[in-house]
Amino acid sequence: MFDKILIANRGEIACRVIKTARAMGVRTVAVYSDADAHALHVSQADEAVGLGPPPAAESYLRGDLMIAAALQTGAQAIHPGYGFLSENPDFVDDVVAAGLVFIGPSADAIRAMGLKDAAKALMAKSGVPVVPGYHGTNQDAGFLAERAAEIGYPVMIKAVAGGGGKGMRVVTSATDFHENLASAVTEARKAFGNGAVLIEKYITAPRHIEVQVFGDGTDAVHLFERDCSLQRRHQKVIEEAPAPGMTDAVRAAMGNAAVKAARAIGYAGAGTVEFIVDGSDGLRPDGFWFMEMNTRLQVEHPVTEAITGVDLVAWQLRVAAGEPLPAKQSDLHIKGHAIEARIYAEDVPAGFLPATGTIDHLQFPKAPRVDCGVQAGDIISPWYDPMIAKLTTWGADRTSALQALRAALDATQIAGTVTNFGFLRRLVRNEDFARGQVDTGLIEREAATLCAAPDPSAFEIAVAAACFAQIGTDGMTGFALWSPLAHPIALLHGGQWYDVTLRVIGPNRCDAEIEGRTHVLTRRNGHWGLPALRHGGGVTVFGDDILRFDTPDPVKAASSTTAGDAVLAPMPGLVSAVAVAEGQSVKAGERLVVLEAMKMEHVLRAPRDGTIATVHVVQGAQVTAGQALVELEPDT
Ligand code: MV4
Repeated sequence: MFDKILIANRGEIACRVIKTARAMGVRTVAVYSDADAHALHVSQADEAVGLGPPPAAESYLRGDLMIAAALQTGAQAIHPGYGFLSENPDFVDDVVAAGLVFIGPSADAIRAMGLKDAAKALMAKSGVPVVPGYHGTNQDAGFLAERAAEIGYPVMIKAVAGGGGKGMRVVTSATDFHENLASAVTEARKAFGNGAVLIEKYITAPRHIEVQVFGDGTDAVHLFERDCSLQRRHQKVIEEAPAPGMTDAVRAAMGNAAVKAARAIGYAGAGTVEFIVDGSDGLRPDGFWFMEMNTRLQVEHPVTEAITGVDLVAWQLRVAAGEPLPAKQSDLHIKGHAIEARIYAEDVPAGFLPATGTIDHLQFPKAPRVDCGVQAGDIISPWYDPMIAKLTTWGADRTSALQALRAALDATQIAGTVTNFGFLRRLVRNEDFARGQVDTGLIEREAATLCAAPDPSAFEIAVAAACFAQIGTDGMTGFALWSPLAHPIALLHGGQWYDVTLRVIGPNRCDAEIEGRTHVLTRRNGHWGLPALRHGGGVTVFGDDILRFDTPDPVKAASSTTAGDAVLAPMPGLVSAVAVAEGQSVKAGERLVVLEAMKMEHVLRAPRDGTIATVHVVQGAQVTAGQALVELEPDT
């Protein structure tokens, strides 16, 4: 086994790898960009090496820096995590050339799966079912139209270099073929520098079922399937294992096909074979087709670990260190059911806009597995993926795993940045999902319900007001502080103002009047009926949804607010323009950032002459009141 490995990644996956490495007595080297100098993965690793500026192209994508850091610290191997350099075959070549071990497959195995047409041809040759279609080299438009007619409409045009839905078109009839082909080719050329396409039979309302495989370079086993059908715009939201409705016969057929795929490319390490599945009429042994292979450990690997008891990272380290496959196929069994939900810093009602902000408060319940790469006080920066954490629950069956996930989502508290909690809490209560009726179109079909902005109840508003008032603190009694005055409090949530009149009745009693109706609140266990937190110039209430109430002073709101050298957002809003760059010198009163809030544009200006030290936001970022937008170099 290795003495020391370098983890060429950040966030939760870096922390995940550290956890197993530590348990195995393997020391770890973290790497970090300037934005991550104080990140959790850095503090958890045995040592850490700085890479460079925040943009990934200057830090986490710098293979040369990773290799130099490994050599400098005496690490023998590099774990790539997912994303960044994990599926870059040229990086693998460089790692090997430097005398280091890449914890993952060979460069050739990655290349074999890199282009859709070649991968599909190889899979078909190896006896893995592929979607009926044309994946040859002839790209003549007339020829491709003939193939489409032969396959039968609807068909799908896919860029061979594609990914994430780019260069993909559904064509329903021959009349639309040439127009769609032209736009797919143009898009693919622009996105991938490769305009080649393939044509496939279109599977309507498919399911996405993938098989976890594990190879040692010669042999391979599978660790059963995951259903990842709950996606939105190719972004997975909830994954589970096993797949609802799976039968032993279909599982065996899919598992065999996945192992064939892994063996065909001499696969080493953890990989995933994705299948597109026609679930319109139950799962059938002839109703699944190879889509692509992901040559890395995936985000959703915890559900597989939960149902098999296997630590996939431990297996990765052992096989990379030269050990044979840790288990035979006959040793592997499914126990129970696991479901994972991905928590993102994103504003769902605003169209899933990535959000930024400081995590002021972070509290997870004890029961689920939590994979998290941040801690309270950390900033969700605009530089990287906005995933904050993954919650994985296990149960003896799907119903109990789902019930546990509902409870886990309800009991998690995050304050300081917008998250997708409301969306997730509704999704895990969706009836089709509860029945296991999942397909890739579910979220889109139910979007109106799932993505709606929360509508705070009068009770939640009352709790927000009572929490904000801090009754009885500062050594004063409630009576001394407020009574008998009626205290007006204006709360802003989701662009709407709520006016509350608060009357303190006793140290642990108050009345909150909202739209002429009085709500009696009692304080027990330190809260007014719901957990709530006063922070960052407002209040977060942990009710049916996590609700953020801001209390900006409407008079002062329009002017810029500063704290030391930082220019802060005076209210929550959307950054519609960033007018300055780091290193730029500015004059007092110069435009820094334009904030769109309360249906108005607010120009935030430089409070003094100076130089811009840091720009914390990018155009399109969602910010909370009090969040630092721009920082000036200290005044000398
Ligand atoms: C398809 C398809 C229907 N028919 N291929 C989307 C991502 C890309 N890797 C493959 N994708 C699809 N390929 C045929 N022949 C539908 C999709 C698809 C999809 C697949 C898996 C998960 C989510 C999806 C969402 C939309 C479309």
